[in-house]
Amino acid sequence: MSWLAGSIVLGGIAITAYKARRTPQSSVFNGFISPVNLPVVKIIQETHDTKRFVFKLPETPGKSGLTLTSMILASRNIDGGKRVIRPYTPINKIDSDDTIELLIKHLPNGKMSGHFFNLKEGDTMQFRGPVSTYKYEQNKFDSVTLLGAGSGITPLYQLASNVITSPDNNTKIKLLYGNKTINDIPLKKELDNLQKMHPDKFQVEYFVSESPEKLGTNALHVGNINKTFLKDNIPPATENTQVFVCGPTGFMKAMCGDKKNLLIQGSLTGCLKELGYSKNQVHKF
Ligand SMILES: Cc1cc2nc3c(=O)[nH]c(=O)nc-3n(C[C@H](O)[C@H](O)[C@H](O)COP(=O)(O)OP(=O)(O)OC[C@H]3O[C@@H](n4cnc5c(N)ncnc54)[C@H](O)[C@@H]3O)c2cc1C
Ligand SMILES: *[C@@H]1O[C@H](CO)[C@@H](O)[C@H](O)[C@H]1NC(C)=O
Ligand SMILES: *[C@@H]1O[C@H](CO)[C@@H](O)[C@H](O)[C@H]1NC(C)=O
Ligand SMILES: CC(=O)N[C@H]1CO[C@H](CO)[C@@H](O)[C@@H]1O
Repeated sequence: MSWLAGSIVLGGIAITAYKARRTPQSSVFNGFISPVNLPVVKIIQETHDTKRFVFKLPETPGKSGLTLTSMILASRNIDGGKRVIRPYTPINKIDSDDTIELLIKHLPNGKMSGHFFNLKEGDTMQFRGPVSTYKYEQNKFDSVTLLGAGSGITPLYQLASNVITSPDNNTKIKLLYGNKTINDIPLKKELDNLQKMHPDKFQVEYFVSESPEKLGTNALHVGNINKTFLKDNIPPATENTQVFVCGPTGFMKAMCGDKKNLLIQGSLTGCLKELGYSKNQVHKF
């Protein structure tokens, strides 16, 4: 199931998540019931159809309450009083107590992304959460593989940048990231920089579907991520390893099978299954 479909069933799921575990009162985000209104303080064009939105957290009560793999829920009322709720993944340092940064892809007629793209600096947006679908334990794995496509980069980037930049975490992370053109890659500068600063711990390889005019300094492939490439380039299922996957429906199906919904993973199929990975070695965002 794609992000779009996941967000349709979100309402019921988010309420369940709230009831199961309230986040501490000291955090900015405090569950599903009570929303927080945050002002957008900066809007930056990232690629032709994505923008970054920086939201200011209140001076108190302090920490955002986000943990690794957390998403937050944007909500708004549309015409006729219907409420629209969609999950988004902060891409800033999760322990930030100052701002929350979202990377959002503009969808034509998108009820929520369209609204984001109408925001002006100073406008506020309503958020609830956080919701997390995976409990990441530091140093549990020797290696982690991230497979992403398009705007599916946000949870993978959140994981990689937070894990790699903390000094005592020894897990090696490799990201394979598919996109249309070399100019279309969100967060490319940050990913390249992360690799430059931590070459022993982080490696990124890009896959583009159109021939790039200019090759970057990173390994760059033309075509989709395929089974042969995975077999030869990522840690095998026999090792102490974990794979995280995020992208549009077609990509999920090819790699690992789609999620059933936001909280239910669904069965493992696709390349990863064929290469011998077990269901608990693969997490679908
Ligand atoms: C865990 C998680 C994390 C996410 N993180 C991010 C993130 O960091 N950044 C990000 O940009 N997105 C993220 N998403 C996706 C996000 O939640 C929204 O699904 C996305 O922004 C689209 O919402 P929307 O309201 O704008 O579009 P919608 O109004 O839901 O519509 C989406 C598109 O589909 C079309 N459409 C709508 N209904 C139908 C229909 N019935 N048939 C055919 N077409 C239809 C619309 O015209 C539009 O083009 C995440 C999703 C999940 C599940
Ligand atoms: C990395 O290790 C440090 C020190 O043990 C810890 O404080 C931090 O939370 C870890 N980060 C992650 C993402 O696990
Ligand atoms: C798989 O991808 C690699 C890297 O892009 C490419 O060299 C190879 O030809 C592809 N193999 C198949 C079978 O498509
Ligand atoms: C093929 C592919 O995944 N292309 C995506 C690259 O990223 C942009 C966001 O900048 C998406 O809009 C494309 O769909």
